[in-house]
Amino acid sequence: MTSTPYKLYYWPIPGRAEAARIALSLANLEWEDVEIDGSRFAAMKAEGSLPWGMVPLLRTPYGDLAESLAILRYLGHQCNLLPSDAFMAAKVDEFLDGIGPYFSILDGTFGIEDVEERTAAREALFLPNGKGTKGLEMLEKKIQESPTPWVAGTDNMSIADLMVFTYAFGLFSGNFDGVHASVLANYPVLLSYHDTVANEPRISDHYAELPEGSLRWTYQPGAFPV
Ligand SMILES: N[C@@H](CCC(=O)N[C@@H](CS)C(=O)NCC(=O)O)C(=O)O
Repeated sequence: MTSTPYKLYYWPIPGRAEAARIALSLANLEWEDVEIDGSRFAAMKAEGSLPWGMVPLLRTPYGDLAESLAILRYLGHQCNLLPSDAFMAAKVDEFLDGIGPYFSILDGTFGIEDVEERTAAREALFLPNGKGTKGLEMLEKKIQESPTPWVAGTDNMSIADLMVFTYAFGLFSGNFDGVHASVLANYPVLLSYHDTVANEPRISDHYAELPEGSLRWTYQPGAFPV
């Protein structure tokens, strides 16, 4: 029996794995998208398959790799989404590391079982001074400061764009109670950045055909009114 050389293990949502999924496809690697559920996760954890006890996990012919950003950096080399210039590659790293804390805003809300309480906790994130608001404002500032259309100031699209695009707009798919797409109307710079990335030919090709009800509608051109 042959096995696919690359396997990506994650929940059946975009989340922290979506940038890697795009990169695997753009790199033309032979890969399998292994969508796990709670019992599979528990089994992988119990058998010690998850180096840090979390997903995503990328299985490669050279060994297993955890941590979404390590996976993304590795794949970035393979799909040419990392600048060859060492300084600019470091600027991409700086961006990925720096923006990380702003992208953990829903942490702490998943355990709230009561749906109304969970919804209220998430809506509060996007009020003035909420963690979500601060993250989106920071992102707008970074996009505005960039001398190029790409978020980390690279000449071409980079893995930093894959991460920001998939994570930020993935939040607004409707998958998370209390996170409403209407919030984005307050962020014109972010919406214009969405337009740039969604219309980049490799990205628009990647999301050209989606199954009915896919959460990935947020990645298609025109997903949010500009
Ligand atoms: N720093 C890690 C964080 C990974 C992470 O938070 N994974 C979550 C899913 S998005 C997880 O596996 N949670 C299960 C748990 O903590 O038991 C990364 O970026 O890969």
